[in-house]
Amino acid sequence: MDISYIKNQKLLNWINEIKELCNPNSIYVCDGSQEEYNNITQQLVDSGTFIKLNENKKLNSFYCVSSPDDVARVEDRTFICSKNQIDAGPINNWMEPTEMKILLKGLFKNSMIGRTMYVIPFSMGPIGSKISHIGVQLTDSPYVVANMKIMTRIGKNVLDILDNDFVPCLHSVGFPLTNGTKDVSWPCNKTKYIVHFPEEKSIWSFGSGYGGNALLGKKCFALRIASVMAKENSWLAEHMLIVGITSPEGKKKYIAAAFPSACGKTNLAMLQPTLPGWKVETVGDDIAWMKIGNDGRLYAINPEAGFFGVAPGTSYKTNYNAMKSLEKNSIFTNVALTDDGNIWWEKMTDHIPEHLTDWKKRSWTNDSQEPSSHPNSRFTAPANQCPTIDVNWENPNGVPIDAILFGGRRATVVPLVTEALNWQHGVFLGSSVSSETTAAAVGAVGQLRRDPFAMLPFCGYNMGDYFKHWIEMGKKIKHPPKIYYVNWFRKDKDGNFIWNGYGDNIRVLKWIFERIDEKVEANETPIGKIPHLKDLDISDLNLSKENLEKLFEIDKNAYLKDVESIKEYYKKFGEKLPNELLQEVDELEKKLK
Ligand code: OXD
Ligand code: MN
Repeated sequence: MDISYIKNQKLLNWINEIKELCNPNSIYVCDGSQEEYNNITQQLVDSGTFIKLNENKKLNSFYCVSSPDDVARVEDRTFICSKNQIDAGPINNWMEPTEMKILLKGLFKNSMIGRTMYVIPFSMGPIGSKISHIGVQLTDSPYVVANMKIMTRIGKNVLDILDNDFVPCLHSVGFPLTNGTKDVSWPCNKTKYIVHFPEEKSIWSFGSGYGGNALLGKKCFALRIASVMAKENSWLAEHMLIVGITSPEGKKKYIAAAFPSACGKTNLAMLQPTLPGWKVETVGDDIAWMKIGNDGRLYAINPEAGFFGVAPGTSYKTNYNAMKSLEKNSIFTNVALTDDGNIWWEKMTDHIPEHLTDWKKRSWTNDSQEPSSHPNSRFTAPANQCPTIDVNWENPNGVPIDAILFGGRRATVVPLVTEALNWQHGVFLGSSVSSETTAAAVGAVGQLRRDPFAMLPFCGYNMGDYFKHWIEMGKKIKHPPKIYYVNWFRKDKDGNFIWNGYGDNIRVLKWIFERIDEKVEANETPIGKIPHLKDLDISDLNLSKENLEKLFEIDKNAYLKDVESIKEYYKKFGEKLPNELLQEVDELEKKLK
């Protein structure tokens, strides 16, 4: 659409300001139509960024590879620029906002020469829902436009309801086509800045075209900026999946669960239960916005409209519903291309194709030294294509949450499931989430790091204040959800996973379900409540008694070491650490001793 379609003066002023700064060739306002999507994807095919996949294999789908140095979120280049450093806290990178603006304006100056600047009005959440919020992204990347079309609700419908309450999100790949510079298939810049201004509620992202660095509705808005909005207005913006669980008796409950990146949120969100009669339905796989309803319960929406899932390891066996979701109308980035125009990645099929083109555009066979797909390669797929999508996934009122789960990847120490004694104890469990690192962010893989609430890279303000906000929310929610801590990843001496995970996680969900209904008692231990072994349904599971016990083993000495590490970790937050959490850790230590 033409810019004349926009009537909102605040938006027009901002677009003009950025046009002056970035100097694009032209401006295009996205209407969100299918025709527009077809044009943009065709343009990406013509320019060599996209390869259209074989229509008989993946209908209306595209293949893309990034520059090898632009493959994941860059946490060390991500900044929270609050006026005072204390408000960004000890975990976030910080720079004084005026100084940062000067630096950014230098980078963005003329950064769009020779390119089109796209205006993407987008709604995070169903358009018009009281839980939803609106953003407008300006970007010089048509790849970003195509992905935003799948991941959010974009276009004319959003403009039609736009008032002055929107989050301006500016993005440039930082590769101007100055003086006839030839374009490349994945333009980006060595210099990268992903910057958030929490007081102003705006986002400036420079230099990367990949995932959370560039699709600004996702981590930048829906988590970092939204977490600030949530604190100011008594709600929660969280790195959580949302699912509906229906028991064989037809009772339904919704739960939300926070795990660090690449720890199986998408798998749990689309779980295929191995217990007969149980049903799991998908509301969201990555982000939950939760507000308190008139009845005093917590209501959640998925602010996104698509899945941006980690590809390797996803298969019809491990996640049938994800595979069904990506069978058409999808975009694949940094996976491998088959000779017949389809895509492949490690562990997608038992049969390994004889020949592929890998994500670095090289010829690949099974003898090749490196995997064919990047470990953080992704599929972008529309949520409504998921066979288990929940009837209420677009309900503007959200879904009522009965339980919140936290978890991480821990080979040792942490039991399969623990129930918090109360909300405050649950906040303590959330604050102490720790996990082995994955490829979702640039950096070493497999190292243990604390990732409180799975929000470590995503909290837009001081994490100490965030803990406080959670404690305060517990007082405001009249009927708060129960809180649990799960760990699917415990290993035996030989390094094998003890718990099957995937579809068998329904067994843990069933216990939680029954706990909420007070149908089963729990075993109170120093760390929280765990199941009586008889209450965990392990029917038809090939799990020895020894291994079952191992899953719930509480090694007091190991836990005391964890207590030490939590205390050490808490020191980071200084004065900002809520007293309540210190009490909790002291209490735990006392019980363990
Ligand atoms: C994601 C992540 O992309 O958490 O969802 O890294
Ligand atoms: Mn995520």
